[in-house]
Amino acid sequence: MKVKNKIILALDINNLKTVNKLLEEVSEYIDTVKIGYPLVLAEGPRSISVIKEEYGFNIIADFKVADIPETNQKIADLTFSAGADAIIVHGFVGEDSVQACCRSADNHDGKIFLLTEMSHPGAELFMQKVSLDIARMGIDMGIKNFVAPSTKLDRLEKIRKIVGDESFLISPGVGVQGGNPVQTLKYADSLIIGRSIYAAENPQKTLQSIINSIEL
Ligand code: BMQ
Repeated sequence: MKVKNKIILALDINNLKTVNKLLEEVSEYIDTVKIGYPLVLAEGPRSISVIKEEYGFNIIADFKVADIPETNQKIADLTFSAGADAIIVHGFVGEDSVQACCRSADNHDGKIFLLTEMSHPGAELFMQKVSLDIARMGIDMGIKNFVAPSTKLDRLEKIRKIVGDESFLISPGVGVQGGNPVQTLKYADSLIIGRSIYAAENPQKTLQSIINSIEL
């Protein structure tokens, strides 16, 4: 899975018709989408393969997997079998649970993204206390892909320092949650953006203007 573009579109939309209408407008500007619970619970896991076949995108399944190893492995196996190229996994559950997803990824030629710290204010209460350790654990495990928040640049910088320049770091929270695309790309390789694009009056123009702003 190679993400060429610096923008990963989050498809938190609960019907495929609306998703298709959006993708017809913006597909030429992106090569990777993130699909999570809203679309899969509304339209089923087949939405992953439907979108993949129609547009040829890389699909990151955002299931924030956080269970015991045996259940994690089943969730990851089903996610890769549904056509996802990568799955987002919570790190706070510990090495054995994350390892189960890594095994599944290896078996399916897929990837995992390790979620270190989240972008919403509530993450400061518990997650922030362990996120740097989660990043270190990921590196010790040989994980190469990470998720860290654009809304807290100091945290994003710290996490980048731990995971190093060799890792691929994607960052949500740009736009509606307050993160700035240009600042975020000082530390992250790609931005995850949802509502600023899909809820815009003109998603294509909005996406173009974000691309222009980061290419300046
Ligand atoms: P939006 O740009 O705020 O509309 O969407 C951000 C997307 O990233 C949503 O799909 C969130 O579920 C997801 N996300 C996040 O916002 N913060 C995180 O820390 C992790 C995450 O996955």
